[in-house]
Amino acid sequence: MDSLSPEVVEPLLTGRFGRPYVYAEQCESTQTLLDRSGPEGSVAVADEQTGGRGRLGRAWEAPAGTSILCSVLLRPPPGPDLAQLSLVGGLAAAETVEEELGLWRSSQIKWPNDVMINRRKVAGVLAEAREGIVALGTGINVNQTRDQLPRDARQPVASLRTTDGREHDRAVLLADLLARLERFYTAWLEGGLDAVFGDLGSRDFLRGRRITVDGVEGVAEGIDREGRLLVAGRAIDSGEVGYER
Ligand code: BT5
Repeated sequence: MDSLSPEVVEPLLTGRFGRPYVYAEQCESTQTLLDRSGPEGSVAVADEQTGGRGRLGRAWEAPAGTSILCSVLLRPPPGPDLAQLSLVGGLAAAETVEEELGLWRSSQIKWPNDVMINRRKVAGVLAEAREGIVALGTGINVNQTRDQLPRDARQPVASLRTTDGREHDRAVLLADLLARLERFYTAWLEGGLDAVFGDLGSRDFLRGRRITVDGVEGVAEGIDREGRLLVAGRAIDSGEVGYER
């Protein structure tokens, strides 16, 4: 198994995200392992979570040593809707995944927090805010075999390995993810969602699909400049999307 220990990952870091770097072989969730009193860019990483979290009380499942499971501490200024940060995190994960696969522009963002490749979910992002401090969690399926991916998923899932048949170095991927997240987050801080809007629009998985969300049914029209999903003349802040495959 490749290692995500500090001795391996820290030399690969290129920016301020990832410092300090806290690693645990096993924890309940990196979202709670993260020290909320740390500086912006602090990171918690684990090889295994016993209570990995998705949104709305759901679980994130990954066998030990197969995935990237990380949480980053962000201290954004008050104001903008923090839900936008899950889109910012999604962009960083999307770029990381497709760069590694060598398939530029192949990954998409399924609003509000999924990263898709070949119509399969390969990563998920969870932004949890308390008192203005955000724990931005990212789970990327890296080296799971098909048998190791969750079966009860509500949509098809993939790992990098099931996509290209190769095993991938998680430490390199993690350092890349943190560098990209820092870049997207800084752009967002300076220019809001507008600053990353082009990237988002070109990766919008739902646009043009018939969906249901929040009791509304219709064809998704895209993501607006506040990060809301536009459907049937309404702008949806958050919710669970059902879509036609
Ligand atoms: C997410 O939630 O997609 C956000 C997942 C965030 C996970 C990271 S891991 C590091 C950090 N620490 C944590 O405790 N969490 C974050 P959601 O959209 O609610 O998706 C959850 C649903 O995806 C589950 O109900 C399953 O159906 C499915 N699922 C579970 N594990 C999966 C996996 N490894 N790959 C793809 N889908 C999965």
